[in-house]
Amino acid sequence: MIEKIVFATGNVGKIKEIQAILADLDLEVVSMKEAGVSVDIEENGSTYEENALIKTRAVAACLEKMGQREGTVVMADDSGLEIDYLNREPGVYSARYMGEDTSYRIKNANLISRLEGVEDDRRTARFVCAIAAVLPDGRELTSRGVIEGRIGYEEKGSNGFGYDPIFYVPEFGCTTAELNAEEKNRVSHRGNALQEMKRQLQRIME
Ligand code: ITT
Repeated sequence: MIEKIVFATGNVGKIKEIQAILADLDLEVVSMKEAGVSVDIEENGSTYEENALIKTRAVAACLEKMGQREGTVVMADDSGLEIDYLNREPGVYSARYMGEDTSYRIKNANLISRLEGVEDDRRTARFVCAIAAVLPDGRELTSRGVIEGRIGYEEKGSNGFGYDPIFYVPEFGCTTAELNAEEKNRVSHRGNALQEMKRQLQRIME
């Protein structure tokens, strides 16, 4: 019996999006912090899926020790921005690019400057998101979502988080930081990956 989802993320921007997308599952969705878990996780996998699984397993092990594993799905997201012109950098290192504590003002300005003089059609990029889940019985699930776009010429918009102000989506004529939360969740890498994970969970809960 699944009663609760504990989401293994310390990123406040992500947790807001995740709670909105999973709201219709009729399960309690809490962050690891709200579940009382504090653990330093070394994300040393080479793919988004591996890193997402590393996070879920670490948090599941903590909940087990706390005697709170029953009825709980532990879920995690690993995501990143791939810029084709930069050989798909920063990719799985997106959070660590230029240092974890460096502001996104600086990271975004740096990426724009690395693309100086690069024309529109060579500024292609994508956000990728892998979601991993570990079920109460130990089974593991993964899903993946992608949104294609281009790196802009300046930061635009103040919604979302991270690299959103420089991620321009030609289809919408704006960056993902100019979309409201609902619009972003409908089309984003995280939105797509979570919808797919939701379908897998719903089949299991039937
Ligand atoms: P957790 O590991 O605690 O979940 P994190 O921020 O370290 O948080 P990741 O390791 O998955 O998460 O790094 C993903 C980074 O990719 C994130 O910090 C952003 O810089 C970027 N990113 C991912 N999704 C994004 C989005 O929807 N909008 C903007 N930037 C995004």
